[in-house]
Amino acid sequence: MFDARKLRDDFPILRRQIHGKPLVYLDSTATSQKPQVVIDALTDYYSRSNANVHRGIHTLSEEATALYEGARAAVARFIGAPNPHTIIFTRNTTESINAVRHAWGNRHIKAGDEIVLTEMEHHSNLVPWQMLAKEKGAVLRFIPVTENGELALDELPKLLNEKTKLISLTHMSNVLGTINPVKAVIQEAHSRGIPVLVDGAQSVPHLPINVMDLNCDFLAFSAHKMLGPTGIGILYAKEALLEEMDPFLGGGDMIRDVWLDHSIWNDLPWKFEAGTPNIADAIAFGKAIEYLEKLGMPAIQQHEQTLTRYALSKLQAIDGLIIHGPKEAEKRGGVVSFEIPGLHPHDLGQLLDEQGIAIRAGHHCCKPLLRKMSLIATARASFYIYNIEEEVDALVDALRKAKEVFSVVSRR
Ligand code: C6P
Repeated sequence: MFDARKLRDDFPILRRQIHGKPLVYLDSTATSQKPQVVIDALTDYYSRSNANVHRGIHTLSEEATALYEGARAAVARFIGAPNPHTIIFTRNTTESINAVRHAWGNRHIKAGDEIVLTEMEHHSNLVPWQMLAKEKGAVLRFIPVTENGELALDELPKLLNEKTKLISLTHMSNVLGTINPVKAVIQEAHSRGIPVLVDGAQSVPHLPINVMDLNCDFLAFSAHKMLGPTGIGILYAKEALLEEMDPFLGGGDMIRDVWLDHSIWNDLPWKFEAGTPNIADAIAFGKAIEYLEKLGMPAIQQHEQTLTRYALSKLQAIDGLIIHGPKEAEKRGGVVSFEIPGLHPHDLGQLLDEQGIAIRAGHHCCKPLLRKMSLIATARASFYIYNIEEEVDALVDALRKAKEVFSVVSRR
């Protein structure tokens, strides 16, 4: 049974006080907190099994290899990947997308080709494609975002033509919370033979995802947003794509054989994992996945939707407060961006911090989207498995207080 109140005990950081107040952590979209099992997995690994992987025949190396590859199998199971060797360990979502840019993009993108993105992309799913387009003389096109913070999908067919070589889009906006209909986009793209990369940084931690059902060609996400450690990310890709792609980093472990003048690549997935990998964090990520699996992703989604609905209704009741993104809770994940006109989001963030409440204030690495919305920054509260209604109440009280403080200051 999913019980947010009970599982909070598994997260030692939630016992912290900030400025003498209990921590209210509403910034899981930036990075999630970690349960004790994940923290323990790191110390256990370094205390008991630390050795390099795929190299030694001694017991510790074999143990480390089994744990590392076990984590890969857990990731594959979690996203319904057909085979663990379609899972590549990277550093984060950003590196996964950059890997596709280099390893796939170098071979497939030529002058005049087109890549379709959306206006709501995180810089991680925009800048790499800008770099590739500049290098190759390719063109970027964008699915527009509507007033309601959704993708204008009726524009998609008009953006696609025989020059379109890739669509790359976020599954969930880290600013607006919008859950995009990626399955419909993938179907439309595939009917024209166009592969699709899904940026799952915000969806894989929060929604049940099955790559076979979604039928995406690439999926990128980060462990640190789903209870795992920083420094470990995932690139999933269809096997045929991975097989034909060249490695983007050369070095140890990614080769089968080496001569002075050439090399032969290793099998999947190691062909894409040059050098000593991030063994400890991958293993701890495996524990995070087991933790999420025990709770069940449908229950997690349900909890976050209930909390988001509650937050939207409470925030809407604050005089003057503007909420960005879809009006309908069912179109959103647990991310709520808002502003109080006249009160800069950074000031708001600081005033909330004084109350022990952690939110994010800024452009959220989505400058083009904010520019389109005529904003420089927003305040953003985001929810995860351990957040409860009382924390939304604390946010709402603190926002009312911040409004009061600000009106006092501005009257002086
Ligand atoms: N968004 C946020 O506070 P990395 O940093 O590589 O783990 O994830 C990048 C990334 C890519 N796509 C989306 C949709 C994201 O939300 C993020 C990370 C964080 O919104 C940090 S800027």
